[in-house]
Amino acid sequence: MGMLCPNLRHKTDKRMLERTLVLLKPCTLERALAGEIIGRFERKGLRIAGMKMMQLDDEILDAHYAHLKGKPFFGILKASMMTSPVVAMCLEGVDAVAVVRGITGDTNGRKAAPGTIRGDYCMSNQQNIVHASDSPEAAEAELKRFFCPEEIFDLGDTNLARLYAADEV
Ligand code: IDP
Ligand code: MG
Repeated sequence: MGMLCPNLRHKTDKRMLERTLVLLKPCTLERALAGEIIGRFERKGLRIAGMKMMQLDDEILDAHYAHLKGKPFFGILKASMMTSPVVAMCLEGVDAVAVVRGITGDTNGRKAAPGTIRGDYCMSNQQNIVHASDSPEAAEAELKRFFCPEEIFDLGDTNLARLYAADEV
């Protein structure tokens, strides 16, 4: 079948699958936690519709963190996002944006609830393991920023009946 645009609903429209962007930050790769974090999303039942490694640069980070321009930590935040490559992921599921934000936890790892990724894996307000889109609108824009259309795959129906009830998708 043809490619889906990031975050557009599946063609039948019965399936309300949503897509969201996750970045495994450089700190996560440097601490060799990538597999563990990817596994958490997989075990939850989120489908991986796209995944790749990328070296981020000033240009993409200026766009990605435009809402933080002018903050005192903006420079060190950008620098910390360029120390190693990141893993960019497109995760898919019903209400995927909110579900992934919930799994991710509060920005500050010291305040994030135990059981969340940030609550379980970090002590920092900045070196906080993952980025996750904060709204469907942000997810659509961020997926376009980090992925070409052909890098996001139509996963079809194969496992949906194991992940959801018939009236959920
Ligand atoms: P979020 O990642 O939980 O959505 P945002 O407010 O969008 O949080 O901030 C983006 C990223 O900027 C955070 O994940 C964190 O790495 C960094 N950041 C946010 N606030 C602070 C701060 O007060 N000090 C240092 N870094 C921060
Ligand atoms: Mg954010």
